[in-house]
Amino acid sequence: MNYHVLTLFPEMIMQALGTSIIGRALEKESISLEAIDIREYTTNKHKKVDDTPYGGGAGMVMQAQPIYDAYQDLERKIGFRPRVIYLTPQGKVFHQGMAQEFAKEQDLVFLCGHYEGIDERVLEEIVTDYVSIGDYVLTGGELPAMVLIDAISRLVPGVLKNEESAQFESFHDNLLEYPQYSRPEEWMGKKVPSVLLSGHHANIEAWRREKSLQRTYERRPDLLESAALSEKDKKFLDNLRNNTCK
Ligand code: 6GU
Repeated sequence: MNYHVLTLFPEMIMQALGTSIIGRALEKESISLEAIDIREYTTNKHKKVDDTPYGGGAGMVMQAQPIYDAYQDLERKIGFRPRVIYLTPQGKVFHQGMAQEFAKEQDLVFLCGHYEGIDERVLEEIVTDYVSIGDYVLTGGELPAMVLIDAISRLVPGVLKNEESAQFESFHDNLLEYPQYSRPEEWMGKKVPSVLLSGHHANIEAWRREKSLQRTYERRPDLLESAALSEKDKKFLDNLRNNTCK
């Protein structure tokens, strides 16, 4: 996976993604990352990249020319038309299924906006996907781009170690993760659930499944609509519903 981030703040991207698991993946070359400074492509002699909006209104709009020229240079280097993701609160709200789709690509381009937005005409020319990370407003697209890069990268082969595997975890089948415990067996008077100390693997698996179902029901009931549930799961949830209503 090769990421290309078009931004006015390239150092922000490189700094934040250089550490931890993503930093390790970059070193191992399971992924690559370049941050392209849009400002380097402006033809304006004062290096200006924005101007006031036609029709009036607050703030500044990022101009089409530097963004388009940066993109053209990139497309020429990549050798085909890549997916170009524009980070905007007006986009489709990001979820795990989108991360899985994006992870199949060889190259992904992220376009990060600032100020009041980007001239619509360049968006029409180059953007393939409009993506938001939630219903709130941020100052720029850099943090959302990094959120996507993190979520996508952990699905790319070779990025996670076996024991960190993305195979069995939250959202795998639209259920929240079960609670986890480690040493000591008792802390502040609270004991680890005894089934987890029993060594009985079938019982442990059944307990964890029930905790996942219960937790999803309590915290994110909206997820249950698209969860893959067995007859046993459904019975358990029916019981939960009946007991909480009474
Ligand atoms: Cl993707 N960009 C910005 N600027 N703000 C956001 C967002 C994206 N998602 C939620 N708020």
